[in-house]
Amino acid sequence: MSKSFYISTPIYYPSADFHIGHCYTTIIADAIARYKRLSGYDVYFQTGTDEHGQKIENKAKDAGVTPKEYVDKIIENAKDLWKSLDISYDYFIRTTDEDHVKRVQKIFEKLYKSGDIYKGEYSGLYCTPCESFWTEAQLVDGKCPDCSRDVHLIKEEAYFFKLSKYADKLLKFYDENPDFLLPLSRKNEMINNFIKPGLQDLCVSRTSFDWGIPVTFDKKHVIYVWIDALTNYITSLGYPDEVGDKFNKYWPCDLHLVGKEIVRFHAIIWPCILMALNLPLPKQVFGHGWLIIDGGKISKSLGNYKDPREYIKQYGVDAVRYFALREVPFGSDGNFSEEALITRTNGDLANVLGNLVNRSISMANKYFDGKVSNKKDYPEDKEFISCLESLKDEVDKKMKTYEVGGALASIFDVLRRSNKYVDETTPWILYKEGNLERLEKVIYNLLEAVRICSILLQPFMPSTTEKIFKQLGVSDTSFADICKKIDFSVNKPEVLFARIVEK
Ligand code: ME8
Repeated sequence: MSKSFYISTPIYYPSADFHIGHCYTTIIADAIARYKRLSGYDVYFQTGTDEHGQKIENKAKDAGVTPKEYVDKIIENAKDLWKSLDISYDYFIRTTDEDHVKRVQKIFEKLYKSGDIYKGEYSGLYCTPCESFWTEAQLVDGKCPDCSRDVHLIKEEAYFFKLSKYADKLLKFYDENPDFLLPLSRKNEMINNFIKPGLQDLCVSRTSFDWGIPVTFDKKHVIYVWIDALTNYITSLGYPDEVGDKFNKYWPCDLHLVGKEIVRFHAIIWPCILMALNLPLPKQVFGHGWLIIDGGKISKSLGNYKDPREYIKQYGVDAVRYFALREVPFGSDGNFSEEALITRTNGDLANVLGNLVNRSISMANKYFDGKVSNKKDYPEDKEFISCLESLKDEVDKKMKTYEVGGALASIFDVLRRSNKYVDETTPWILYKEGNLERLEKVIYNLLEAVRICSILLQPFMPSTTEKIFKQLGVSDTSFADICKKIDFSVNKPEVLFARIVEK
């Protein structure tokens, strides 16, 4: 039986204005999910939308429609964007799904019955855009520390979750599971800034608006949107009323991939809820950095917003995917600009990958009518061949720690090395000299380089590699036995990435 692998992205607030930063989490999650599938795992990749809360209720009010009408209309925007980015999710959850609603209610009841949720009165500060509660001390210049917007005072009867009860247990868990939260800087931030100063019980219901999941035993309360949202990771597996094969196979989740500003919810609140439910905790939470523009946030109001589909239309889906995966060191912030996207596309995709594929297939056609088979080995190829043969292990090693950029760098090193191999072996001179035996071996090695690199590139650039396999005439694109020798019968080359000329 194959091993399972559950990876999730956060569930997104429905929006008509998703920007390139929003695509970042999902592109990385997709590359990891595809890599794991090709490595033989039974993968469950989940994404979705987070549709309740005061923010959505306010937006719907402004648009003059009901919240449900509002979310139903714009939900397709997320699905369409993920489709245009070739996101291979296995399940898309909406928090307005009937099953989810019913299950969140049952979880809330369960926690109430066990005493982990109790009734009290909340009086404090709230940031509506972030749907976050804050204390006075946590504010920065009197504003929300996450988004720098105004917070407002709310005072209402509310239910609370006993977060404080789980602080020591959580610290112990961090201690015993050093890889639970990565990168390390985020773990230190959680421990020093939040857990050690003392966790306060969390307000988990609201009464001042309606757009949320009602508390079954006290209907004027709706469940705090983050409780509703976080539990999506288990309600989709059937918890608590249909715990069966799906739940047992995929829970605990292998990787929650989230942006750095929501690590707090995933690495503190979520584990404590799971402890209260007596469920195993996720194996890992990874808090990635942001794509920023000119050192700042991407937003419509700042005037630096462009619909990601425009970049896709202009430069191709894999240029956008490649940029997101390669440019930003995983875990840190990275600057996005159209110039940087063009530089990456021209430099790596057109000059290195596209050039190698094109010249290798063209030479196979020109010198051997497209048919090239493996002949005797030459000692001078040893170093080059060993680069090809060790690549899979190197990429595997990087992907084990989800270093997607590092994995791509390793593949592109070999592609660059392959272009250099052409310059070193000068096939056109071998042809002129009539040294056809050596020439065929050189072309064979180049086709092998293209084949091996493309197999490994599939998770990152699925549509480009599909085109390469067609040109290469290769049908077995599996990771297994990647270095096996095959005979080639290639087709006509086609340009994969045209050089972009900056206006
Ligand atoms: O936070 N660069 O949803 P969301 C990189 N509904 N990532 C970015 C980004 C940027 N510029 N801007 C946004 C929510 N993101 C909640 C999640 S999960 C139980 C509930 C990322 O739509 C952000 O970091 O505001 C987050 O991981 C994701 O987009 C969704 O953000």
